[in-house]
Amino acid sequence: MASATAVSNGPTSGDVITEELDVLVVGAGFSGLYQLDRLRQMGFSVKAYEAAPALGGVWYWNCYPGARCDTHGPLYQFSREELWRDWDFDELYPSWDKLRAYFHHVDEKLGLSRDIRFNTRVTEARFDEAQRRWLVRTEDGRTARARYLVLCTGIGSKPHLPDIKGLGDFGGLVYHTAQWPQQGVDLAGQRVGVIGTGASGVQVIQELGPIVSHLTVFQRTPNLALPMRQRQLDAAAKRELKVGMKEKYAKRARTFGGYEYDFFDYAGASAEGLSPQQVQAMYEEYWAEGGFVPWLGNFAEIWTDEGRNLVAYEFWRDKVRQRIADPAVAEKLAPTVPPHPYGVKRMSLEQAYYEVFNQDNVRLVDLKETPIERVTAKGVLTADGREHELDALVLATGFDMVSGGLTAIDIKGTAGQTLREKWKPGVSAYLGSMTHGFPNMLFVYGPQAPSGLSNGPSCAELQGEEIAGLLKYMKDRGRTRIESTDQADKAWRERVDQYVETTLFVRADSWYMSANIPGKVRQMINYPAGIPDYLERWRESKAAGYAGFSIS
Ligand code: N01
Repeated sequence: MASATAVSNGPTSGDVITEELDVLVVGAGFSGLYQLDRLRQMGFSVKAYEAAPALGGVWYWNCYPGARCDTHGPLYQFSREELWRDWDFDELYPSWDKLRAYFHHVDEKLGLSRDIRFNTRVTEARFDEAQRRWLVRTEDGRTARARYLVLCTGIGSKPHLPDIKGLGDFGGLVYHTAQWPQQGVDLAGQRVGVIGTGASGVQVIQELGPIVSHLTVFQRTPNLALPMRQRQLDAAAKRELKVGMKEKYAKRARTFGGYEYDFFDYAGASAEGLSPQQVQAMYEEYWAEGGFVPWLGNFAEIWTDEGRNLVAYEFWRDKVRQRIADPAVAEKLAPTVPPHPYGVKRMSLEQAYYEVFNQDNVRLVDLKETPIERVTAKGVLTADGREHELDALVLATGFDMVSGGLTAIDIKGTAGQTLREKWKPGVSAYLGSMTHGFPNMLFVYGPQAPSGLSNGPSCAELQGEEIAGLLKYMKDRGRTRIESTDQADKAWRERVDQYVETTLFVRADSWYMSANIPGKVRQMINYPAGIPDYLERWRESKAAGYAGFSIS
């Protein structure tokens, strides 16, 4: 057991304790704010530490051109009626600045800011076994002490800067989408290159295509993007969207991804017994609906049945190809043979992505055919000897997803091992909320929880409620130490691994499978069996007096 070899980890002579708390929350996005609000209500002394100067998490950092939410606005909010009752977005899929305005609205209602330390990046945490408390150090040299550490660092808080030769030699400016200058960048009329065609890449490409003088898109894997069907919302549409809101929010706990619809609702759980014509007719319906419906409203078996998956892919491919003028470009963006099964990489939503490639000023470079040799002072040199001259280079290369925000902090538990070291051979986290050797440390919307396979606010609230409930349980019984058992962690990892082996997820090099970061162990990083199953596991644990945790 870790405690047998415990290291002291107490304060050093250099530590001046600036704050004593019951709970220190890291992060002020959806998960962190939910924790802050609920734990305050439960009578804990709690503060949230946030690296940014404002609320919003990813919506503070991701302000690149075109950044907007892939979940329809009505369900991309907290479910408390006093928060949604008098809030409306003007578009179905809100942009980053409107999401910031939403967080401002939440703050005005709940007064969260008074308990948030902004511009405060947590760099280090040590569990002091003697005190049963965490010592938490920040970049600016302060130390706080808290009984519990609740990490709400989000799934996309550690940008991935690819190791491309010569990147530092580039004479123009380089921007990662998640480190975009807050004051904006005027790229109109410039020659711009974008590396990466994930959700961020799609958005920035469709936005920049019409305004730059030349756009070069460096694509490694085509994105199977779905139509967003964005629309402006007038007063009547806003009223209409609010009808049945309470039921929609309640339903999130009963659907795979925490939306108000599920596989079953649109398609019936199975395509069994349907004729090919009936399947096509359904697919037409989903396509017209847009958003994630052709994905999370599809037949559940598209994730397990190769034949059915191919039908879904071919439908998508044929729809998309109609929009691309040049057949050679169409073959690269929507290939005849699927680059990977449909829907097993995170799907993205697009508005005019495919049309952008019909513009004369846009060139698609297939990195599978002509990989990048190096970045030069003038641009990007590819293996065919061509130097793509650029004024600016955008890295839409993603993140060390889900676990990266946690392992970026130097966290040491009871065995003297850091979290980064512990998870080097792969993540194991009981209920996606705790890991053995790190007592009194919990995480929300992190590894092996529904997280990246769910609607963020839904996971923040549903998992968040379990975490808050657990801390309340501890408080009510005068308990001061909780730790998941090694056995429970391992069993949880096995459950995730075994489940995913039955699916086609394993067939793509996705961030779901942690395959986007060189050196990261390949494993499903989210809980893949859906929210209802996940909540059932919590219920089981609670019914047995929080089985899987050792509490003292
Ligand atoms: O990152 P990604 P993202 N050389 O990892 C390519 C959420 N999100 O920022 O596919 C060349 O998906 C990489 O290629 P490949 C959402 O959950 C949400 O776009 O690995 N290319 C890929 O094309 C999303 O899924 C929203 O072959 C390289 C791209 O870079 C998640 O965040 C908006 C490369 C990275 O795509 C991440 O999205 C934005 C290299 N060395 C993000 N390294 C909304 O809700 C990587 N790539 C709208």
